[in-house]
Amino acid sequence: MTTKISLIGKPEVGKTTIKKVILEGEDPSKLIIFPLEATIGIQYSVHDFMDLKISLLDTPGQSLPLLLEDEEKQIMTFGDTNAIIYIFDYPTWIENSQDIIDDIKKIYEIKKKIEVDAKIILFLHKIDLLINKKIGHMLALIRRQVVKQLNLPEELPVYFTSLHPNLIYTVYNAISDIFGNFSKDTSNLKEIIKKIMNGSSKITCVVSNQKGNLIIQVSTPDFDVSTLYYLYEVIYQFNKSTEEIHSKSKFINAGSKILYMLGDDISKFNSNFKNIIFFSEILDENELQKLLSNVKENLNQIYN
Ligand SMILES: Nc1nc2c(ncn2[C@@H]2O[C@H](COP(=O)(O)OP(=O)(O)OP(=O)(O)O)[C@@H](O)[C@H]2O)c(=O)[nH]1
Ligand SMILES: [Mg+2]
Repeated sequence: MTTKISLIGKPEVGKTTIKKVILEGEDPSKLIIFPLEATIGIQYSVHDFMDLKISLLDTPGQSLPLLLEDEEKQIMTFGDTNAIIYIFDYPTWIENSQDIIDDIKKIYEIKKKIEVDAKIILFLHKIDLLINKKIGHMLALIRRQVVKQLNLPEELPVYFTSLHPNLIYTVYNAISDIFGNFSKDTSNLKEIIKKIMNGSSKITCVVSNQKGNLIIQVSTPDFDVSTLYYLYEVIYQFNKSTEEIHSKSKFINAGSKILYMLGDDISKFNSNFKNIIFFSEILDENELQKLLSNVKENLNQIYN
């Protein structure tokens, strides 16, 4: 079965660059120095991701106003999609947030009108342009503004993304979180981790695949998400290095906090998985070891 995803948004917000980096393996630093041409006409492409086939529609920003008015175009772009990702960037949000809110509201109405059962997901992209030390808190504030200004009957998920090398995991995380909703392997593992972490406190768990992409992230409700932006870099370095992660534990610096980290390789259970890493604010190694062996036992029951 194919999962259909549409990328939409105003011109130059970064839709095509995200597609090229995440799904076609292009080098993000190159694409920032030598930007792509504006997209003309809707671009279709098909990609493999875990156990999924993803059919992706990259739409031109220039024709967004037309798309938001023309029903025939809407059916072509949104008909039978599983997820509509609306990308907007930080500079435009600061300049004219109302304009972005209007776009999103229109998309929400279109989805209702043409009766497509797609999720609408928001990316606030280029967060590397936020020159603020308290980036986690700033983003939480923007998320509240978006939700409040939209004032919709349901809360749309907002991801904060950037292709800057230190933040690139934000995009991997967002994309794989979205795709993961449609993947059996990912949802199985996510359920196991959620069940096992239930009752723990101040812990987050991430899993990457063989390509180094983040495929799952589960946090306890009390985990300080403003540390995630620092953790993504740690995870990135780990997945990139040839060093074995096997049962390695250490302290790491996550902005204002020191966290405890424990990782392991779980590819022997399913080749779609690679590293699992737990981070704890409470610095309790025994608890993390227990969670890890629990996850492995569960995987053993399913896959061996
Ligand atoms: N600072 C920064 N720039 C980015 C980032 N991602 C993309 N860009 C830049 O944003 C510009 C536009 O990128 P595109 O991917 O072509 O934008 P698009 O949304 O596909 O534009 P259209 O095809 O016209 O709709 C390029 O100059 C990219 O280098 C990011 O995370 N941070
Ligand atoms: Mg484009």
